[in-house]
Amino acid sequence: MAFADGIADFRSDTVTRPSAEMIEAMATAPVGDDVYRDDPTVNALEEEAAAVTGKEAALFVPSGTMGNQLAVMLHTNPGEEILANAASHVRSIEAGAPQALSGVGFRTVERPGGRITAGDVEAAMEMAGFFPRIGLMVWENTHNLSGGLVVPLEMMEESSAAARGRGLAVHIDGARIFNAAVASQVPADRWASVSDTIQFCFSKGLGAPVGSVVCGSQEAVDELRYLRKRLGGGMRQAGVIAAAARVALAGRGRLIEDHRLARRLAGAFADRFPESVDLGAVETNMVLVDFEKLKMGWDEAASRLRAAGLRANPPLAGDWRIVTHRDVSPEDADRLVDALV
Ligand code: TLP
Repeated sequence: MAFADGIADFRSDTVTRPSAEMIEAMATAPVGDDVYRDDPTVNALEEEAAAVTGKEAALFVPSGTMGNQLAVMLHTNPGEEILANAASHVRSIEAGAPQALSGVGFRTVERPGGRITAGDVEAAMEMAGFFPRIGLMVWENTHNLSGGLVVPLEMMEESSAAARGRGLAVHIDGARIFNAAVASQVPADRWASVSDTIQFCFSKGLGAPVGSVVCGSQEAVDELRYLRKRLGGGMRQAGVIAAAARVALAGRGRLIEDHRLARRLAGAFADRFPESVDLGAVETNMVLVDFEKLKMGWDEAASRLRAAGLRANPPLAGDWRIVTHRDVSPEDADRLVDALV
């Protein structure tokens, strides 16, 4: 369903507004000062997040970026590198935070779909001596820039084992790990088992207004809590937002609807604009449209979308990302395709 103003927003799954159930939970949440660990709603959320990822403990943080960056700080020393896919969010879309805040660089793997093979790990580790040390490997699942693809579990198991065997820590940027879980029917704790720490977002497809969590061992989370304070991420009566996050987490099964809608939308694009979409690559809640196949410039498309009460981000290097979520409907999806024909 479009927002109350009639606008249907396909820019991201971050645009959802809190549901009535979330607003009710926020209004009635018991709260305390979370820096003193006194907020019962935050404590309950952290326990739930730890349980669902199979980790000992969890830490509520304001954003996915902060969750990832705390993990980078925890697992690396200045001058080291992070082994990651070249098209990873932590490298490319976090405003240079690893370099600026942790003094680390990247050893990148150029492979589609966020993949890193065990061979890639071995090859990276062969460069010892005066090459920068690699302290951490980071996965991203689902993988954003490839259009929400799921990184295969066997690959994550094998490559993570190779990395850990070489003394690297492993972190998962699981901003959308529940999309991966729903699409693959592999539960989040199984994915998380390959890692030392995992970050996931309540504010993406789960639909909460704010918040992410980093999960790991008790020892890791104690240190993350200290580092969160250093970054100014210690929040006080954060139960107000944690309450909405608890509702979001409990409702994660609904992500399957977003995936269905993405497939429907992809089918409509493929029908109306031949070869504009690779249907086999629509695994979760994103559709990558080959914008060239629409045979119009972005200015033209943007003005048609505006006139039809629709929002979408411009294409990036020819790929036009459309994202489905709780606040867009099948009718909105049809409206989007119709507006461009
Ligand atoms: N992704 C946003 C934009 O930054 C691109 C989006 O609209 O998809 N990891 C992944 C895989 C992400 O996709 C994002 C946000 C983050 C981390 C950062 O989360 P926030 O925005 O909460 O800092």
